[in-house]
Order: sequence, then C-alpha cells, then structure tokens
Amino acid sequence: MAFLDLARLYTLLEKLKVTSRAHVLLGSGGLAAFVLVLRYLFAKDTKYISNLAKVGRLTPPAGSPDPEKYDVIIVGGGTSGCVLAARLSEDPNIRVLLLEAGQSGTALTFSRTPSLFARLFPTKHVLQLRSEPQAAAKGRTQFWPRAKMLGGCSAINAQMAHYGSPEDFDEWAVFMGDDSWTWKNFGRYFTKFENYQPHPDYPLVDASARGADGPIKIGYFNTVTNTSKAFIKACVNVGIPFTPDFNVSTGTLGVSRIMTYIDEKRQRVSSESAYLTKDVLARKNLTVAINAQATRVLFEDINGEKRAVGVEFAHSSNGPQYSALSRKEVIICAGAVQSPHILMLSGVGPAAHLKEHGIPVVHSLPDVGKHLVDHPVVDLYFKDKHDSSSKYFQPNSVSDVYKLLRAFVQYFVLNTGGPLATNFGESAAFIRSDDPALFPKSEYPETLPDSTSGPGSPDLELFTTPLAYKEHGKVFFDVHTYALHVYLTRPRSTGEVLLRSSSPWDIPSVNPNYLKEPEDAAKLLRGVRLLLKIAQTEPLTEYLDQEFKRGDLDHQSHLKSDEELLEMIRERVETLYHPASTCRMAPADKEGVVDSQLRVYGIKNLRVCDASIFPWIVSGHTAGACFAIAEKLSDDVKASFHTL
Ligand SMILES: Cc1cc2nc3c(=O)[nH]c(=O)nc-3n(C[C@H](O)[C@H](O)[C@H](O)COP(=O)(O)OP(=O)(O)OC[C@H]3O[C@@H](n4cnc5c(N)ncnc54)[C@H](O)[C@@H]3O)c2cc1C
Ligand SMILES: *[C@@H]1O[C@H](CO)[C@@H](O)[C@H](O)[C@H]1NC(C)=O
Ligand SMILES: CC(=O)N[C@H]1CO[C@H](CO)[C@@H](O)[C@@H]1O
Ligand SMILES: CC(=O)N[C@H]1CO[C@H](CO)[C@@H](O)[C@@H]1O
Repeated sequence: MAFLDLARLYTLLEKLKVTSRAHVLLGSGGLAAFVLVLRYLFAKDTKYISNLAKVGRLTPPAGSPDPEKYDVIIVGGGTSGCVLAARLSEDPNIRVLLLEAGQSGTALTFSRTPSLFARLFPTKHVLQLRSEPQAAAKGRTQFWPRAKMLGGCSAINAQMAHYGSPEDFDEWAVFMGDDSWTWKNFGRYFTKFENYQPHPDYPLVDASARGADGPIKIGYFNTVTNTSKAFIKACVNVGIPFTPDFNVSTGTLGVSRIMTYIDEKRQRVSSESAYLTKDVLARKNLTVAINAQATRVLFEDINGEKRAVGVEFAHSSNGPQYSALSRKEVIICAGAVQSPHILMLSGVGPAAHLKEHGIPVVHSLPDVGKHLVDHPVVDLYFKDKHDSSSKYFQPNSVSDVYKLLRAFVQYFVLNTGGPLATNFGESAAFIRSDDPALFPKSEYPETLPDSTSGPGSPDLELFTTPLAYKEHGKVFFDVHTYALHVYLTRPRSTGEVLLRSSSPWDIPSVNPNYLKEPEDAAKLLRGVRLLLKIAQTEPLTEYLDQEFKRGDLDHQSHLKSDEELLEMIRERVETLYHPASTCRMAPADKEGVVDSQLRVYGIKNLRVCDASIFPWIVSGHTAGACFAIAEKLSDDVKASFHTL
C-alpha cells in the first residue's frame, strides 16, 4: 500500500532547497494549500474523555468511593464497538461507557485520506504485532497491523465494501440452529448500516437492493485507474462473468468495480466517522473514553454463578488503574487478536494455558484464542508500459516532489480527488477454484476439497492495485508498476492466539498457520495461474511492458512450473489483514466460545462482538460483517433489556 513518507519529503525539500523554489513551481496558492494541509495534519480532537478519573475510580477501591456505574461497558471502540455504542445509547434508559485504547481516528489525516492509511502502520496508532514464524511460508514472521484508535481497523483498512456471500451466513444459521443468522433475516442489518450513494458512472447498480438510510456511506467515490478498468475487461475475456454489483440475486461471483467506504467528499467512512457523530456524542448516557486500555474484566461469583460486573482499565502499564462497573453487560469488541487476549487475561480461556502464566482460572473455556483464521494473499508485480503510476508517493526527484504537491493540491484544495483518492483495491473478481470454465479438467485434473459455504460462493478473490508494493506499502519498485493479487477466501488452515505473559501490556502471540493445509496452497496456485493469464490478456496487455524481463517482477512467471510457483507462493504469502474466529460462535459442544446471542458460555452478562465471533470466515472482506453483527446485537440487547 502507498506509503507517503512525509519526513522524507521534508528532508528532500530541504536538501533540494525547493522550499523557496516551490513558490515558483506551485504559485502562492499552492503553497498556501500546502500549509493548510499541514495544519489539517496536526488538527486535534476534543470530544472524547481522556481523564480516566472522570469515567472510573481508582483501583484498589479500599475506602475509596464506589466505581462509576453504567448499564453497558463496551471494550474497544473499533469497527463493531462504535456501532454498539451508538445504537445502544439510542435508548435513553441505557447508560453506556465505551473504552478505547487509542485516540480518535477521524482526527488523523492519514486515516481520512483514502490512499494514506499504510502511512499509519509504523505509528503508535497501530499495534506493532508480528505473527509467529510461518512454517509453511519459509519460516517468515509477518507484520499484522491492528488499529489502535476509534474506528478500529475500519479506520485503516482498504475501504473495500464487499461483505461475503449470502451462503456464508446461511451456513452460520444452520450451524447455530438459529434462523436469525440466515441471509434472509440477518441480511437486513447490512442494509441497515448502508447508505448507498448512486453514481452516474454506475447506472446498472440496483440501488433498491442497497440500504439508503444507514450511517455508512458506500459508493464509487474513489479514484479508478486505467489498469483497474482494463482488469475488468481482461477478466471477462478469460471467462469471468461481469456483474454490475456484487449484490445480485445469483450470488457474489463475477468481476466488477468494488464499492468503497468512501463518501462524496472522498473521505474514508469509518465506524467512528459514521456512528460517533456530534449528535450521538451529545447524548448524556454515552461516555466515550480514549487512551483507556481495558486490562481485565471483573467478575462476581454468587453461589457458583459467575457474572461480569465491570472492567479495569488504565492509560499505560505504569499509570494508575481504574475500574468501572456495569449493571447489565460487558461487551468485548477488541477484535480477533485482543478479544481472546482480554478474556484470557481475565481468567476465561484454556485452563492449563492460563495456569502456565499464573492467571487464576475464572472459567475454563478451551476454545478462547483457537480457530484463528486469516485470508492469505499473494501479490504479482508488473511493469507499467506507460510509466504512469503514482510511485512519486515516495519522491525521489524534484519532479516527484512537484507531482506529489500537485496531488495534494488536487485532493485537499481543489477537492477533485486524483491519485490520493484511490483506495488501491479498485476492481475485484470472485471466482471458484473448481470452476471448469476457468480451470478446465484437462489442465487441472486434481479435485480439490470444496471449502466454500455453497455453490454460489467463491473461494478465491482476485483484485488489482494501481501500484505494486512490498512490505505493506513500505517498499515500492524503482520502476512504474501495477499489481494483481489473489487471496483465498476460505482457507482450511487455522491457528491460535496465545498469551506471552500475564501482563495486559504484552502483545499476545498469533499464529495463523498460513498454508499448513496443502489444499490452501493448491487453490492459491490456481489463482496465481489465472492472474498470470489475465495479465497477458487484452486489454490489460496494453499496460504490460513486454520488453521488461527482470526476474523480480512477474512478466516471465507464467513460464514457471507448478513447483516453482508454489515456491513463490510460500515466499510471498502475506496477510490480507482479516483475522477472525478466535472467540467463535458455535454450539457449546462444538468448540464454541459464544452462543448465537454472542454470550460467553459459562459467564453471565458477558458478550463478545467483533470479527472474533465468525463461526467461519466470510468469503469476502470482513468489515461489513463486523458492522452488521453489531447492528444485530444492538437490537438483541435492547430487546433483552425490555423483557427483564
Ligand atoms: C490494513 C487493513 C486493510 C483491510 N482492508 C479491508 C477492506 O478493504 N475491506 C474490509 O471489509 N475489511 C478490510 N480489513 C479488515 C477489517 O477492517 C477488519 O476485519 C475489521 O475492521 C475488524 O473489526 P473488529 O471490530 O473485529 O476489530 P477492530 O476494528 O480492530 O476494533 C478493535 C478495537 O478495540 C480496541 N482495543 C483493543 N484492545 C483493547 C483494550 N484492551 N482496551 C480498549 N480497547 C481495545 C482497538 O484499539 C480497536 O479500536 C482490513 C484490515 C486492515 C488492518
Ligand atoms: C488513462 O486513459 C485515458 C484514455 O483512455 C488517457 O487519456 C489517460 O491519460 C490515461 N491515464 C493515465 C494516467 O495514463
Ligand atoms: C445476493 C445478495 O447479496 N442479495 C442481497 C442484496 O441486498 C439486499 C438488501 O440488503 C438483500 O435483500 C439481498 O438478499
Ligand atoms: C441513564 C441515563 O443517564 N439516561 C439519560 C440518557 O440521556 C438522555 C438525554 O440524552 C437523558 O434524558 C437520560 O436521563
């Protein structure tokens, strides 16, 4: 992903002494604009409470006044957490405390600007997490950015709005024996959060199938590059059907532009920007605390019945410890890595593992942290014949600096979008690795196990980006590029989240076991083969520099054997940033952590609501389901309070 190195830009400006020359290059208007941008970059937000003494009481409480009491305490103001906070506090009788470890995401220009999110990866706003060495991927450890800010990963993601396929949720419903999760019933929560903004360039999208009144704006306001348009046509030319929208009655297979969580001002839509609006924050019964990291859930044990009664939290490891009490519920929304972490720190998890770290067991629940699954992605790199990419995002010359400033002016001053308004993942195709039209039996005789949720669902997604990158956007190539990517939507390989110590300030260990199951690599191989074919198909060939034969790009990769490509897959496989299923919703006798109302087994008044509850990972991008499950749980919780 793009990596705008501002520090480097300043150094360059200094070195080249263009600070004065920039005036000539841009005119005074442009320079004023640059200053405006800088001011915007350092803007501060004040709506949230960071003095924790105002939301809780010091622990230990000996002799001190009783902790503050709320009805519901939500741990984690991320993708799901902000939805719950806003929806539950709609009811004036519910007093809500939202605890968020980070700060505001909407206050960060790198989050608001669609193309600049990777710039946040090396900052304090992102948890610096690395996976365990991946045995089936050359023993590499992998960078796993997780947002630490309001909005959570919806404030740093690639903004691709696709939700998985209807059959994914039907599968959840059958598994749980609960009809409320079928697409027919649960599907309305996607419509509830959506506010589709029709776009004149996309008249074939059926707006009536999309929500119109929700807080999350979706549409086509991102910039689309020529290669992404050509990708769609090339996909059609290899036999992938065009679909005007991935929401069609026949399922989500096909190729199209992908909708984005970007509004008409070309700014990112996160759960914070959409749900924690001024009006919502003005509610007296909603308190949002920032820089408040939950360290432990507090329990009460009355005659063997355990219930969650509050949360302990702190600014930092050496800062004072506070606690707040909940009359009704604690809902953990800390994401697929930290939700199981908090449960384990609190004494809920695999008993032997907790004891190993000296944590007293409150309730033994063996599957907390288990079933960790993530979408593994493989990137292919191509040299752009027209040398038209935005590789000047990492400027290397005066002319690059000029182009970058021009892009800034275009985006921030003229409001015409341009290169900074790309979300990188502009077009996508959803396919099946057993589709005989794409993978004829004569060339692909092996029958691979079907891991999809149904015949209308994909196990591979292909997508394009207008620029090739390595190391999560930190490294660009020295030539103009574009990239093609494939990821496995339904991997069979799973792993786990484990404690490193009993300290809440130690990042847990994560191991997704990428490609542990050979069928996962075999399916990715089919995807890579197809992408290499697409790269050599009209009209994408118009962008392919056929003269370019350097081995670190993929112009010759179609000539490689299966063994060589498998080797490449193991060398290149990376996270698509979609970890899930570590507090799995499953029946109690089928390795469940939460029931179909997201209640933690064995403990009263404790729920989990985020990507960690997915029984199986959805066959698509994961943020949509996080919004939708939180919308659903809000209704369920409100209803349960009314029947008390
Ligand atoms: C780089 C990247 C690109 C992605 N691209 C896409 C995409 O294009 N489309 C898509 O649909 N999905 C995408 N995803 C995935 C998607 O964004 C995530 O699956 C989803 O946002 C996860 O939501 P969540 O509610 O489970 O957790 P999160 O959104 O991660 O929320 C967890 C929150 O809890 C807070 N927290 C954690 N621990 C504590 C604690 N102890 N106390 C208090 N607060 C705590 C965190 O700070 C965070 O705010 C991407 C993700 C990333 C990282
Ligand atoms: C994209 O294509 C159009 C014509 O189809 C052309 O005018 C334009 O210059 C191209 N853009 C880039 C960045 O190459
Ligand atoms: C196949 C599919 O995704 N169809 C859905 C499109 O969106 C509407 C509204 O959310 C749903 O009712 C359809 O089921
Ligand atoms: C319990 C509580 O504090 N309820 C308040 C929620 O907010 C509304 C107004 O926004 C008040 O009227 C309630 O008293």
